[in-house]
Amino acid sequence: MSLAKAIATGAVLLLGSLLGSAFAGVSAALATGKPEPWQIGLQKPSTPLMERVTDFHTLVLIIITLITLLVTVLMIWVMIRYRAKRNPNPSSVTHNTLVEVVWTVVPVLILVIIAVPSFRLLYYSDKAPPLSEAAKKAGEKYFYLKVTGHQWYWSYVYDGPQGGRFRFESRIACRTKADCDKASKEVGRPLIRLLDTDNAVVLPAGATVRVQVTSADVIHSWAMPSGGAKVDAVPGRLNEMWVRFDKPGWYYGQCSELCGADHAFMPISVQVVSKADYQKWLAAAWQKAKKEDVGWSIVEEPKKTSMLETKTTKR
Ligand SMILES: [Cu+2]
Repeated sequence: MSLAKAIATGAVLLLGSLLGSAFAGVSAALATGKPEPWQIGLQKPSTPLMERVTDFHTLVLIIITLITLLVTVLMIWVMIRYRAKRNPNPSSVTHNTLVEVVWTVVPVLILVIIAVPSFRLLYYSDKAPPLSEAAKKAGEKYFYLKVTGHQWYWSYVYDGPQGGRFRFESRIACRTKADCDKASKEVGRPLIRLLDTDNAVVLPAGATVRVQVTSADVIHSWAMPSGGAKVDAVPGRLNEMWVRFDKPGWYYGQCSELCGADHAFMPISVQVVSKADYQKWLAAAWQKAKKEDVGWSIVEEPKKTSMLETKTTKR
């Protein structure tokens, strides 16, 4: 990479972060995780996981910038100091043990410096942090969201309000600008083309959500840039990751594994609401599933506790 390119990259990154913060100010009312026009950097983190991913990205960016600068300076120095005109008789040096040891050991050290936080982050994303004793005593449980990829939409399975489970399908809300304008009027909020869905994933703010992902046909990927989520949906396998959105708002993602003709048209929209609003939505959603509205169904009826049973079995 040339020096000019390195400087240009630096300037673009700086401009990107400035623009990013300017746009963040515009949509401060409700937290949103979505791409912005002319965005260059990562989306603003909306989960603790994405905060760490962003920090790691910054660390690696600093390291690669330093390496790029060092290599550029070395090359310029070599080109000027050892040019043919100035050295009519070329040097016959072929080995230098010290230099060779240094250029092997230093890159190894750099890789180790990158590997330690990288692996830590990998394990952090893999398993939801354990609930604290206080949270357990307060009766808090993990929130499970089961996600299934289909050609070409997502379906979600939730625990019902009184046990049992229900399922709904989530399909793209609108594909063209004209459709989106029309649909926005019907829904009463501006829908984002290619990102909004007819049935959003609704999650309570602050809940630790274990997202379990699988597929019904080909490989898809449930990905949400602002949440740091990207997990493959593989038929016959159950992959897991976790998210925790603390602020109510809208968060968007897309299928990120090329899965066929409509791969670009199976977005993910997540609406994070307060715990009270979530309970209201859950009750309404259960009724919708009960009525078997288009795309909604009950997967498992709530278990009835018989007089003989002393303990209800948990799923
Ligand atoms: Cu897909």
